[in-house]
Amino acid sequence: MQTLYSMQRSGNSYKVRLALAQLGVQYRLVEVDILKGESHTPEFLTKNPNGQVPLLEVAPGRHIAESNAILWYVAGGTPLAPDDRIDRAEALQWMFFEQHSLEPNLGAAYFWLVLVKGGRDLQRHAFEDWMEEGYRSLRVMENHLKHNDFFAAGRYTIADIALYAYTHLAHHSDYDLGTFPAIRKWLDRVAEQPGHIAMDWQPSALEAAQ
Ligand SMILES: N[C@@H](CCC(=O)N[C@@H](CS)C(=O)NCC(=O)O)C(=O)O
Repeated sequence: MQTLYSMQRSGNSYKVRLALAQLGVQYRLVEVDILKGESHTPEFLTKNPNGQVPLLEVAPGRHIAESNAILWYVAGGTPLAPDDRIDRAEALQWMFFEQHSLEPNLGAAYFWLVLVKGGRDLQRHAFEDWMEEGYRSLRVMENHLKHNDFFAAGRYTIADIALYAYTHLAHHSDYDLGTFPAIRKWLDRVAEQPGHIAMDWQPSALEAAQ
């Protein structure tokens, strides 16, 4: 059985838990508290030298890092991962956009404003940039969603899962989605997909390992 190293309140980890749940894949879950430095222990660094979650052990001693790479691994061969050449490139386009434009702003704001005590004061200098660039990314998504129900391949795919993780948390870190009606409708569409789970969902106690 695959082992997922994850932090419950990490949006990047949630992407993987969401895909695994929707695909009905059983896995062992190991909670890693990054705020306590648990992703930088010598043992963890042998698994992921970059010291981050999520991390998936796919075979004994073989680990895949980077949430979006893990999504391609777990969803490979299923309708969630487009196979057609153009559809696949479209999905990749949006997943790179997620990592370069959305996550560094909405993800950073969520981490420092929600997860780190006193983070707002510590990161006051960065906050304005996160807001400006975060809103710019949301406008790009809004414009796409005015004419499309999903991001790639004309259907729900791992590109939607990648973009959903931090967008659905935006309101917790001061972003106002009031002027983004197409994004709000898309968030509802994603939440209505079969097998959808919320971020606080955990696999059953029997499968989870602490
Ligand atoms: N690009 C990576 C980012 C992963 C990431 O930032 N993980 C955070 C939790 S959301 C982490 O483990 N931070 C600990 C650290 O960087 O020391 C991905 O998409 O998986």
